[in-house]
Amino acid sequence: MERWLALLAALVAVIVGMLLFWLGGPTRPNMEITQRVFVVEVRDHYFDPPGLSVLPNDRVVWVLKENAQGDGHTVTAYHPSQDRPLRIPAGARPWNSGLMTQIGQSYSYVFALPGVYDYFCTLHEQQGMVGRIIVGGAANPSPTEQGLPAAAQSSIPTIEELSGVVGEVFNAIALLQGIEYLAGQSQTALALRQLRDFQGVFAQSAVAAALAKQGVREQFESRLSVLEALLSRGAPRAALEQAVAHAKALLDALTKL
Ligand SMILES: [Cu+2]
Repeated sequence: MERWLALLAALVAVIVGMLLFWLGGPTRPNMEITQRVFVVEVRDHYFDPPGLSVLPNDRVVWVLKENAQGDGHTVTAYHPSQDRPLRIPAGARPWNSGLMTQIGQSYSYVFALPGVYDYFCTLHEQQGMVGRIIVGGAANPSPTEQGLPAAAQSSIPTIEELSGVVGEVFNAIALLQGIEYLAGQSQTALALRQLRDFQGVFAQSAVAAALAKQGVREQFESRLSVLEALLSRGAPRAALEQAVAHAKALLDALTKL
C-alpha cells in the first residue's frame, strides 16, 4: 500500500510540474536583450574613450564635455559622403553629428552591422581627434592606421588593443558614463539595469583582473555599490556624477599604465 501511495505521489508531482511548466511558459517575462548605452565624451581635442568594442544593437552616445575655444567638435564617420575614404563597413549608414557647440549636447548612433568603424572630428582630425568602434568582434581583414593623418595614426586604438583588456577598460568607462547619461535623462531604471548587468559580469572580466593586479578591485566594487545605492534612492545628479567619477578614476589609471 505504501508503494502505491509513493507512486501516486510521484505521478501527481510530475503532472503538477508539467502543468506549472506549461502555465509558466507564456507568462514568463520576455528575456529581451537590453540595449546597452555607451557614452563617449567629446573633449578638447580627443574622444574619451577613443575606442570601444560593442555588439550589434548597442547604442553609442557622444556627449560634448569641453569646448574651450568655442569652435566646437563633430563626430563624423569616415565615408566618401564626408570627403574621406571609407573606413566603416560597406553598406553601413554613415553619420555626422554636425557642429556640436553646447556643453551637454549629444549625438547618438545605433550600430547595426558588424565591422570596424573609424570616425573623426572634422575640425581637429589633423590633431589626432579620431575614434574607432569595433562591432561584433574583430574584423577580417583588419583595417590599419594607414591613410589617417599622422597624429591620428598614433591616437587611434589598434584592433588588438580594442580586442583585449584595453578595450574592456574603455568599454567599462563608456558604460559608466552611459549610466550617468541615462540617469541624467531620468531613465533611472535603465541606468540601474545597466549597472547591475555590468556588476553581474564584472567578476569574471579582464577589468576585474587588471584592477586586482593594482590592488584596487575591492575599492572599485565598493564604488559601484555606492553608485547603485545612490541610483536606487534617486539621489541628485551631482552625487551620481561624483560616484561615477570616483569609479572611473580607477579605470582611467589602468589606461595610463
Ligand atoms: Cu574637434
